[in-house]
Amino acid sequence: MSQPVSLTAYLTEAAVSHRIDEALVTVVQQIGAACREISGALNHAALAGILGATESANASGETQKKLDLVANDAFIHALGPTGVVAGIASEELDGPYPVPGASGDYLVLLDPLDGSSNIDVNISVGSIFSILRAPRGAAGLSDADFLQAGTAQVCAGFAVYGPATVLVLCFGHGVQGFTMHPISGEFLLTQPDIRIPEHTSEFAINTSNQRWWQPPVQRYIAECVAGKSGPRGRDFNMRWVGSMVADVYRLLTRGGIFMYPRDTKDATKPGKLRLMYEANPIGYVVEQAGGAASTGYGRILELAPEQVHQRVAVIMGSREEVERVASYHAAG
Ligand code: AHM
Ligand code: MG
Repeated sequence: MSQPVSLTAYLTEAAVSHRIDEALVTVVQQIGAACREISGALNHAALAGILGATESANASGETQKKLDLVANDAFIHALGPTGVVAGIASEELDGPYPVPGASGDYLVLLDPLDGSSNIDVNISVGSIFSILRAPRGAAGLSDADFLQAGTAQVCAGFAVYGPATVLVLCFGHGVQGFTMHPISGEFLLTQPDIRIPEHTSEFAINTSNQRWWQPPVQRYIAECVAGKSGPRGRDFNMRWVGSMVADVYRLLTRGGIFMYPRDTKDATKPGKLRLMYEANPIGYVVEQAGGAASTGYGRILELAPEQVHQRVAVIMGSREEVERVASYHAAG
């Protein structure tokens, strides 16, 4: 078997074929380095006594785990000194963080440790990143500079820290999956040109929220659950890891639909997941792999963001299924 292409070699080639500048290559290499470090920290967390919660909460009001902060620090230390990142926004920071003294070309938005409720029980978690251009001529970085639609992303992806550590990467020219070598730490291209299967019979949703779902989602799931004897005429399977990165990696691999829809549990929240560093980067990857990403009423990537930590309804995965759920929303 020939040796798979390394992330470094892939980036060198992509720099030419996709006209990616040196600064963006550096950003992605440093994201890879941070993911490697976080993967190591997770492996040693129980032994190092860094499982469990802190006493602080993040901007979304969620209690931060010790490892949420370890992961956040890993990204800031990897990206800050590069000089090519002007600012960082993160689920674990109150507001955007202007990198001191940097006049870089790029902004990075992060969920440093997605699925962190799964950390202490040894279930897969991950990191999500979205890369935007820093608006030129902006005198001093402001929060507004980060509020760009998902279509403006120049690169996005995520890592999953599971049985293997994988890095999924997209520059808008398809989706590549790398696996971290457990000894060398090198990322190697093991899943080139990932495509989501169009036809699928697997759904992912937290059914404990069922009583708060709105009618289009109630209808879609009821039809899946009815199986062969229902209107879909075939049986469906259900999976819910509770880490979006792991659920989405599964649907990139074998198809399916993932939903965290808007519900009536808390009318002030338009969904649970955050637009800028969860839905946009994952939606970009899913679309580039041939799938679709919708709020139910429109394409996630076209939303005009209003706040860095805003929440959004998420329905994404195999195109046929996402379009069906959207048609149920349109039908009212
Ligand atoms: P987090 O970024 O604080 O971990 O929250 C996001 C996670 C997603 O990974 C996952 O799909 C969802 O929250 C699970 O929510 P729930 O516990 O309501 O099922
Ligand atoms: Mg998250």
